[in-house]
Amino acid sequence: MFDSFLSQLHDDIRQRGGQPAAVPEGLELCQSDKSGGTIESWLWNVPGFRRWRVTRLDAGESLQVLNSVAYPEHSLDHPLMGVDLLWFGARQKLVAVLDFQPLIQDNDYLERHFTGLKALHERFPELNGEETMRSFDPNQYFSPWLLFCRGGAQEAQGSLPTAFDAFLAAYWSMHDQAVGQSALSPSDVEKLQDAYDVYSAERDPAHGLFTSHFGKEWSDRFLHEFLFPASQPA
Ligand code: BLA
Repeated sequence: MFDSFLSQLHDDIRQRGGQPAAVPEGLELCQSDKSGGTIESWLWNVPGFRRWRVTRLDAGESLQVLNSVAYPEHSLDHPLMGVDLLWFGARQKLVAVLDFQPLIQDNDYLERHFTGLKALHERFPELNGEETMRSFDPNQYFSPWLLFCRGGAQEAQGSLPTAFDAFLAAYWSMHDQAVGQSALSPSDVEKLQDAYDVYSAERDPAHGLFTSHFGKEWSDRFLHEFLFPASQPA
């Protein structure tokens, strides 16, 4: 379902000089004995970023996922790039979340980094359904202009491909414009990025899903070592 998005994301990353980095052993790929689902992950070193991770889950008709988070270098206070796309084929159900995930909710910060995303929020009203968050807090690490849709095939095949394209372009553009204008110190950025990992590992609604496909032991490792490494118990 999201293969063309995955190719586009990886093409962009390579064009930006991204180099593949090692995913911790055993977490790159896992195939479920139970469901036949496969989860595959990639890690990239991209100039301007300290970590860029990408994951695809292919469980056939039951579920397709593309998930990615980009963490800018600590010297840049930019929002993280967050993508979470899910397609439940049997129910023809789409959950799509695309956001520039803000480190803080301060007005000046939002003014500075969110012009591009605001424009997309207006351009794609069908993808900003004012959905209610059940596990996350919309005021922590989500922006007021996130594209968030619980929809169906119409949205998935209609606006989403164009919106995904425009979203990536807007994120790169924000990144390029904001280089060298950090209002937060590198140590504050580090603390806030680490707190994002801790917060996300606690709230991520995916853990149950991973456990059901790949077992608890693998899923715990994946969550703490790959998805949100700063959430690892010391
Ligand atoms: C929701 N994300 C979900 C759900 C699942 C996943 C199963 C619940 C579906 C629903 O609400 O109907 C799946 N999350 C995953 C998977 C991974 C993951 C498979 O991390 C990892 C491979 N989630 C993110 C990122 C964002 C994000 C980067 O991982 C930001 C753009 C957002 N996902 C997000 C939001 C919801 C969600 C806002 C709705 C949660 C809620 O209702 O509180």
